[in-house]
Amino acid sequence: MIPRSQLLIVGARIATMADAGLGVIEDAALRVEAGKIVWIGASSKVDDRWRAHADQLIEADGALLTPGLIDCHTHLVFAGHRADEFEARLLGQSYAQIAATGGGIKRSVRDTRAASEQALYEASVGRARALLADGVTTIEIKSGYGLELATERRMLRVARRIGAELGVCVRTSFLGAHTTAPEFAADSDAYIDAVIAMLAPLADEGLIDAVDGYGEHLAFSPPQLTRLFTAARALGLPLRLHADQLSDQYGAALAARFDALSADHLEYANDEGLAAMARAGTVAVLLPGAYYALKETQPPPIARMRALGVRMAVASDVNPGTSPLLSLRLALNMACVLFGLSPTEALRGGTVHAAQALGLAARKGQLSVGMDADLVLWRAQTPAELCYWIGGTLAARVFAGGRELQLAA
Ligand code: DI6
Ligand code: FE
Repeated sequence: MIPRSQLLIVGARIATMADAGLGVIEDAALRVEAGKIVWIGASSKVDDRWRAHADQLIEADGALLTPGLIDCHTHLVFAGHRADEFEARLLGQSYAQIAATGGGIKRSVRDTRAASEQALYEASVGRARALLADGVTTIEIKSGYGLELATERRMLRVARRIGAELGVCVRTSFLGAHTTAPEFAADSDAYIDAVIAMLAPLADEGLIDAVDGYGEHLAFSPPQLTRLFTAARALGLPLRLHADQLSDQYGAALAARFDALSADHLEYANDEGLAAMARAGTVAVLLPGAYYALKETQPPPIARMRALGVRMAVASDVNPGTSPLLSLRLALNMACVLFGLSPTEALRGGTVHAAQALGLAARKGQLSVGMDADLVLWRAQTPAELCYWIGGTLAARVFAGGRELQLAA
């Protein structure tokens, strides 16, 4: 019997991202059934009858085909923007000074609390579309601009709706522990209790794929995060952490101790923490957009991560304060130029390792039989080009679960 394909792509240079490198197969073909990859091999092996029985047939003419990119760290649901803070920073004010005078995260909290669910969706969906237009098919989206149950819930519902309406995979992280809610003034311990109390209701509504926290002198201490993580783990929720971005808070070690999926930022992470991450399999998520926008000068310890065998992912960190960056591909470029990753490392960081950071490695991030048919056909011939071009529209056609996405103009 001749199999019927949802999609058949022939004549592509396929970077499967399998094994340790790019897994390039020249002049290759890929066949999709019911949203999954069912066959990959040489174009010469494609039976003519397969072509006749394909709902969609694409002759790639040597173009590059990769897994859909995975943006494993974003805060893209929020209302308003903070361009005025960007201007103030250019005039010399620091992120911490702006935060201390009512700006920063708290500013976005005010704007987001005031927005209806529909307004929040409309403000946010265009940012998701921008990511997709540049080759992303899976997006992690955090809450954290509500800091009270109703708005945190609204953010997470909007994140789910973005995934449903755009037809892509969205994974949510509950970031109630982003900063202390204004109602709690300086009593951050009491606020952590309030965050812990939000876990069960939001998890019961199916709104939490992982629990995140912001470990920083501006935010929460290791003992406070330990309390949060203990409560989250008791509910069976996976963990991740904003760790050691602006100072060494022993975040890497804390994340590893709780077998967190990822520890993110890590500019100031220490060696013991990195070694613990390697042992625990906790992925290091690198966020060069925030490093760039804040004009930070200490890059994360990439050489130590390599030496210790810590897996590195790269993400956009889309957020209104420190990383108004709407292209994962640009984040990959920055990871190369600013942090010294090779294009191969950066691309693995936006595919395989990003999938691991989301607990999705069995389904996404590589092209092999049985994996989701999340695919990008690029206006490029080699994988390194995806990290090399700065800007532009390189993604020619994007597929999520075998279905072609209508890309934003
Ligand atoms: N992720 C965050 O959560 C904070 N920095 C970062 O990289 C700040 C977000 C904000 O200023 O709104
Ligand atoms: Fe972040």
